[in-house]
Amino acid sequence: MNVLFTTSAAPKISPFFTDEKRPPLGLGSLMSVVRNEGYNVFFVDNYLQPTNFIKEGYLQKNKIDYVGIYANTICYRDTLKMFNEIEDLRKKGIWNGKIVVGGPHTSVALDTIPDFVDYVVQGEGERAILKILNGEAEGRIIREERIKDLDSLPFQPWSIFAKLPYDYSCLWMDTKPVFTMNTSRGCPFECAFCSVDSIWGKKYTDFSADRIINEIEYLVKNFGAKGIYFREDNFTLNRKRVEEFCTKLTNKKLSIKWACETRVDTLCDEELVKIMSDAGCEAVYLGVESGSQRILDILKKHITVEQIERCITLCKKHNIRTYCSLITGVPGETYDDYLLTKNLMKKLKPYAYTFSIFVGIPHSELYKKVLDQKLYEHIDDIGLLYLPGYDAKTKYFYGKDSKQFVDYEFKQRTDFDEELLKELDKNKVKRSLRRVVFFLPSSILKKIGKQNEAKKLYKRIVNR
Ligand code: B12
Ligand code: SF4
Repeated sequence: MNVLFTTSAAPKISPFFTDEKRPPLGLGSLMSVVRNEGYNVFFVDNYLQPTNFIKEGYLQKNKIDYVGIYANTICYRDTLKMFNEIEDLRKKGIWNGKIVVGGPHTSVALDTIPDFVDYVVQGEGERAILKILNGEAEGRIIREERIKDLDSLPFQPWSIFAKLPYDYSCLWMDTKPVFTMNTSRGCPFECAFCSVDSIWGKKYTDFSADRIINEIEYLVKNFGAKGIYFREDNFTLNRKRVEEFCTKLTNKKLSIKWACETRVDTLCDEELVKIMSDAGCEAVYLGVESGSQRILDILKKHITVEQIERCITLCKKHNIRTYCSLITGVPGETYDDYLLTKNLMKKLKPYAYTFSIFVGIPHSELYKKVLDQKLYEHIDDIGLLYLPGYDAKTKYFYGKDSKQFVDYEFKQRTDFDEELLKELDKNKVKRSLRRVVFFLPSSILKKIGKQNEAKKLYKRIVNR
């Protein structure tokens, strides 16, 4: 039996960043499981490189029996287009296989999936896909019990992925090639802006330290891996596992560098940070979100500003680069809250930080609040919610017009937005003055005195 796994192309404009092209590890896990069961696996990654494969007859040419599609909300327009194209082939009697869909979107927006899709898998997919292919599935919507022993899962299909032009680097690591791994599932926290809970549930399961190291060793030997990026929600949640991983990785002498993503509260422990650094941890991507305790509490992040400070200070002390992910524009956030965040970053000087402007993705607690209390100004065709002042914030935080992210003319603004726009205007004036001083003819500069004098003059003007 021939089984095709595929992804959907990113939209032309989106409020979420869609340029980071990494192997889809959830689909990868399914591909390995299905291949081990003796089925022929095919793979087309439209997110990486958009194709017109359905219209070009891929399903017929390769005698595909099942098409398995990964669906996320941001790319769902293209998923819908694929569904319709495949259904069209069936209606015309050109192809008569089955359509299966899985991925985060099936958990957060089940009602958007057309009735003609044969199987809809919510949550973890390995058990479900085997049941479907083996003809043992009961019903159309399937949610299987979570796998307790993740170590039983095979390695990713690296021989397929390694041939494709994915991003094999990591911005905050110096080494290359860097392979992405995902070694845990689920999250016990309840951050109000996040939908991971509704996709995976609160139970946290993870690969053992040995299982992770075996796959790293395989990547080093077969693909020359020099670095690993654990791109998952909470790599360091299970302290015992991290400690064991670090000790065993060091003993193996694989000389691998690595980076991971996690929460700051798990890294307020100097002993752990030092162990990680000694074991080759080069960088951590942290969900810092805000420097205002009031906002952290509204977001139900369950961390404190002191923990953020301690975590970043410890990482810096042990030469681990910190990348802070910040969120802005959540309902109720003021300009003063933003200043607290900005000043915290100035004070702590992490390796890098970025602000993401809040846009509601279906199913988070905050999404429901914004929807129920009608706090949004615009809702788009895939249900994403945009708050008033989104356009002012894209100008300020991304330096771009909001039309590059959403096709809508924003009309409302908060006091926070007005302050941001004032700041932008002030910066514009400063920049023009800087240019004027820079281009003043030397005769005038001589008259003013030395260049330093000109700088003083400029400072006097802009600080007025
Ligand atoms: C690593 C990661 C990435 C990587 C890799 C993406 C990938 N497809 O694997 C990159 C950087 C490319 C990425 C990009 C984006 N991501 Co991302 N990403 C993640 C992260 C942190 C882990 C994903 C992962 O590896 N999970 C582990 C594997 C095992 O799970 P899985 O991929 O969901 O697959 C399992 C099941 O879903 C199911 N399944 C999946 N597909 C299919 C298909 C079939 C046929 C079946 C039967 C089952 C099935 O079975 C799999 C195995 O159990 C998640 C957060 C999370 N906890 O899931 C966010 C997450 C998936 N990303 C998200 C988003 C929004 C994006 C982007 C749209 C924008 C962005 N910049 O964030 C793009 C979209 C790209 C794309 N096409 O996937 C959201 C999706 C929300 C939603 N409602 O759709 C999540 C949930 C983060 C969040 N907090 O909101 N992402
Ligand atoms: S933001 Fe991170 S810690 Fe918070 S609920 Fe989502 S995955 Fe868990």
